[in-house]
Amino acid sequence: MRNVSRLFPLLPGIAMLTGCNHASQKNNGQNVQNPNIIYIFADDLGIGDLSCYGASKISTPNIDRLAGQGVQFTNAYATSATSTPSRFGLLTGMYPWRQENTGIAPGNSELIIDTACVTMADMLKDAGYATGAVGKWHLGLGPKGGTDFNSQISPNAQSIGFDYEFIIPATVDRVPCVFVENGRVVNLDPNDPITVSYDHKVGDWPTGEENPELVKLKPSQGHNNTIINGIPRIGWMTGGKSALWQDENIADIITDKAKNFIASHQEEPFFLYMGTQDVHVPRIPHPRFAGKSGLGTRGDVILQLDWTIGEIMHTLDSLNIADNTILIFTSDNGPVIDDGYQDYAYENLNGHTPMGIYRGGKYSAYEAGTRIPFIIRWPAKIQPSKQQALFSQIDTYASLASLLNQPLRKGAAPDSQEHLDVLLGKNNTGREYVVQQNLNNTLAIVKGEWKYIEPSDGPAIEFWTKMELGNDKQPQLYDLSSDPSEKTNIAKSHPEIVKELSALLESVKEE
Ligand code: NG6
Ligand code: CA
Repeated sequence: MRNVSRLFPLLPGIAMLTGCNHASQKNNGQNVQNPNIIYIFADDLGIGDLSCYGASKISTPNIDRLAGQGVQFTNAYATSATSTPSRFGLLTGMYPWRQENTGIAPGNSELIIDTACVTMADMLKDAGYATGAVGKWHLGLGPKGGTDFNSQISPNAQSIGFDYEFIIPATVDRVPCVFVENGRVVNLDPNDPITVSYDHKVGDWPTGEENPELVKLKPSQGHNNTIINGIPRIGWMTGGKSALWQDENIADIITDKAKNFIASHQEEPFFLYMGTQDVHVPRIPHPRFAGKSGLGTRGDVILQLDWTIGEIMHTLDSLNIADNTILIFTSDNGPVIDDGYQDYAYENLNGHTPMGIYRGGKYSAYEAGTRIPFIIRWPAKIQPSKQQALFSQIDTYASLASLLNQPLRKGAAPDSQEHLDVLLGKNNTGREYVVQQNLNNTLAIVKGEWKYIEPSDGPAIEFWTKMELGNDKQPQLYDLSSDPSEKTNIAKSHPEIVKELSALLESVKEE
């Protein structure tokens, strides 16, 4: 049975208000043999950013080791070219473009996943897992009308299947610059309450716009509101001084919380969902990584990210649980060079190519928007290999459910396909097609060698970053086998393929 929201894809003029599907079925019991599962979402990391994917100007030894011990995908995709919808797609198993309000969330957004939705965390809880969310969240918190950061925040990640949360509410460039642990702002002084707004200045803390002389990292686009730690952010805040994070320490703090979660659940199957703030802007490495990459701060935070993955791997080794732990490492969307601060990321590229050979990047319907690094390691059960099959992060949900023999609750994960053998590198006949979404909700579909981008009235170029979005009033068709960089639109000479793929895309929308 389809939920009503599935019958009307979000097309112009049709606004859907319902959350994702939900239903009821009870706990399936715990199975101590089940592997632990860690899913790590890096932020804005490109397929060309890692040495195991061919980067030669930077070295990522820990992630390379992970890739060498696991299955490394070359045709894996995020559902979307920005963070909020990608994370939504992974956790709900539903395409984010089916639901309203799944675009880039402000820091005071309500929780955008309906608490009635059966998330991947709920499914794993049903299968007997202890579940935790650590790091970047960006799915909103609290009820409609915005988050109140001064009392117990509800709903939160614990309302959608996570036993434990220690999270950055939105992104590191958005206020409030505080951590939330199990619904409470960490270290908040009740006598200094937090006020947040995304439409007007609140309080009297300086802003980048009024006091540019106070900033230590200047904006290049936007990022001109309240200054926290010398960095002007998106949005205004005041209060909560004792709770403010230090940007340099975020990687250490969330790595620590992740390690603690792993250690305290080492005796039971656990699911850790971890979002790193690296390599999103503002790129602020800890001093031990600053200047170490030779590629400026964007390179330095890639080293910091690699260190984080190494810490997780060492933790598993030291607890002797690496063998039966599935460790997935991937990115929420493609890379961007200048995403809003004057961090000299372009000037410091030195020939490094975050997008690899692909066109576009973060925000884009072109390949670099959603084709991401994706690595899975499970020493007990899978052989190291390279995986060229098509795979979408949205399939993680149904594939893990199948691995655990955990029946999907009725209506759960409606767009997630079971491709367990592909995920585990045992077979390479995966998805027939993958759907991609750009910033403007323009959809594209990859099938075989073909890539079709639907016509769109959206802008060709993203206003701030000048990224090519892949929007065009005309249909676009590329042959990825001979033209992986999407240089030549051959829609006009292949009308029958355009017709076939546009019909397929329409049928996915109507499912
Ligand atoms: C954009 C921000 C960008 C980044 C992005 C979200 C401006 C000019 N740009 O609106 O800096 O925060 O949102 O990134 O404000 S994401 O990876 O979390 O989707
Ligand atoms: Ca992102």
